[in-house]
This record gives sequence, structure tokens and C-alpha cells, in this order.
Amino acid sequence: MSDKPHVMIHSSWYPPALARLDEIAITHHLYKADDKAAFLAEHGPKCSAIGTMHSCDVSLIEACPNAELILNFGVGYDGVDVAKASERGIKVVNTPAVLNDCVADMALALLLSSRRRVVHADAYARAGRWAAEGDYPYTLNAHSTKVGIVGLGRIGMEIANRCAAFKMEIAYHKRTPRDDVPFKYYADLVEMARDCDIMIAITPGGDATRNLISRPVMDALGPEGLLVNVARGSVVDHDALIAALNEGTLGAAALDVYPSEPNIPEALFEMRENVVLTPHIASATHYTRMAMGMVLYDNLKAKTEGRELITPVN
Ligand code: NAP
Ligand code: 8YV
Repeated sequence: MSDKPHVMIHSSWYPPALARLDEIAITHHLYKADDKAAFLAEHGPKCSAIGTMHSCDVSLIEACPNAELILNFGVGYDGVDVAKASERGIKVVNTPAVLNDCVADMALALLLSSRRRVVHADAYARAGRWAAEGDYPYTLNAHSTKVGIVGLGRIGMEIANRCAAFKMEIAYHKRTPRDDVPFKYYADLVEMARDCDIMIAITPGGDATRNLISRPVMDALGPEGLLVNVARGSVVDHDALIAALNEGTLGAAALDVYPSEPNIPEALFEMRENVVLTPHIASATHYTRMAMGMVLYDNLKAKTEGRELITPVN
């Protein structure tokens, strides 16, 4: 009999990284099962770990009564019921740091796509509109603008580094100011929005940040303002966002994350002039997804060998 730990894989993550996990664990792939209840009843009790991407609720935890560890494929763990896990003595680990650069790259890609209208101009060029209608309309600057970063943590700092290279003036908002950056701190988001051309959200999700980017924040960004969201859909009030974009009180939005993924609010599909959409891909390069998987691999190995966990969140 193998002494490898059994792991209940709730949702598939990067397949080559999952394959590496099979070197040190026996994995049970719940997402492939037709009858999930029967699958959980059969395999849940033997699992000492649960692997998940964005969601691990009470029912999954209860279906794996011997679980001691939750492996969360992502730095954000707002979908994991950490309180319930802690209550049952289950440790949760996530994948911080290895994705900072990738997510920051994507924030800038969205920013540039929106301000310089790359996606829209691509469609214009492909449709033959340059020859038929003439030169493409002028756009707004990306460089030399004022940017407000909401959440200046690991990823926020990498976004700031990239914005600095684009000669942007940087401001930030978080609950506690940092003493190691030269950027202007705003305790008040509306005030920061009023002073900025662009706002980039990169906080955790969950109740503490729900609808943090509200209609007054959007209106303060203004008719030429751009909101970039690479945080979580829950951080932005999407009803307010759609209204602000429709009414023109907010100029543009570039979004990677949504309140009810993989569904995107349909109203946004119609907004081709002022909205850029990507399907939650900020960390989705081969290199970074492998690195994230290896953080979970290293944590599981540490746990199996009785060593300290590497990236515990509780
Ligand atoms: P981090 O290092 O913990 O930074 C989080 C930042 O958010 C901190 O500056 C924190 O400062 C601030 N913050 C937390 N709660 C806040 C609140 N209620 N109001 C205002 N600011 C708040 O985390 P990270 O590694 O940079 O990751 C940040 C988040 O990015 C993740 O949790 C995830 O949601 C998102 N993310 C998205 C993708 C994607 O694919 N789109 C990829 C990776 C991560 P204070 O504690 O001082 O407030
Ligand atoms: C991933 C993320 O897209 O790390 C996070 O919090 O949102 C992203 O890196 C995700 O975890 C995998 O779907």
C-alpha cells in the first residue's frame, strides 16, 4: 500500500503542475466526476488534503473529515472558508509572490489596451476602416498620467514599478500607509480618484473590500478616467460600473475579474468603445501557473515530511 497522502482535487489547475503533484500524492479529481456526492462519499474520508482554485466551502470540508490541509491554487483565498478550516484545525496554504510580475504585467496590458485603444483599433484595422473611413481617432495618454493603486501589497508594488517606468505619478490607497514608498497615500478613495486619471484595483476580495470601488469613486475618476480591475469582481460595484459607463460619468474600464465568474455581466459585452475584457487570465502564463503549482507541491511535501508549511494563511 502506498504511503502517499490522498488529495481531493476540487477544481483542475495547470495540468503539468497537477501531474507533478501525482509524484507525491494520490489525487482524486472531483471536477471530473458525474456523481459528485458519490465520489466524495467514496474518496473524501481518505483524503488528508483538499486542492482547490477559488472555492472550498463548508460542504467540501465536511466531505473530507480527515483533511488537515487545503491547497489553494491562487494567492487570493476569498473563496476558501478559512474560518471553518481553522475551526477544524485545517491549515490553508496559497501561492503568493510567484505571480506578482505576471499579474502586474497584465494590469499594465489592460491599462495600455484601454488608454491607447489597442483592442478597438485592432478591430478597426481588420475591418478595413482605415482605408474606408480614414485615420483612427486620437486617444488619451498612458504615460505621464496620474495613477491610483488600490492595494499596495506584493502585486501592487510591482504595478507601481511598472507605472513608474511609464512616467506616471503614483498614489495609493490601503488601510494602513506604508513607510517605505515615496508615493502619496490617500485614506479616502474618492479623494484619490478625484486626483487621478487611472485607478487600478489589486486588493484581496471578500467582505472587507466588497464594492470598495463604488459609484462615488467612479464618478470622481470622471469622464476621461479609467478603472482597471485585476483584484476580484466583488471589489467593484458592477451595477454602478455599468451605469457610470453608460452615463459617461466614468470614461472606461479594463477588467480581468467579475462578480460571478465565469459569467461576465452581459451589459459589458455591448460596450466596445470603452471597455476591455479579459477572462481572469492575469496569472495565466505557463511559467507562472507552473510556479504556483510548485508552491502547492512544496507545501504538501513539507506537510508530508513533518516540516513547517511554506505559505500558510491561517
Ligand atoms: P497582498 O500582498 O496581501 O496585498 C494586498 C493589499 O491590499 C495590501 O496593500 C493591503 O493593505 C490591501 N488591502 C487589504 N484589504 C484592504 C481593504 N479592506 N481596503 C483597502 N486595501 C486593502 O496581496 P497580493 O499578493 O498583492 O494580492 C492581492 C490580490 O490580488 C489577491 O488577494 C487577489 O484577490 C488578487 N489577484 C488577482 C489575480 C488575477 O488573476 N486577476 C491574480 C493574483 C491576485 P492593508 O492591509 O494595509 O489594507
Ligand atoms: C488565478 C488569482 O487566476 O492568485 C489569484 O488570486 O486570482 C489567479 O492567480 C487563480 O487563482 C487560478 O484560477
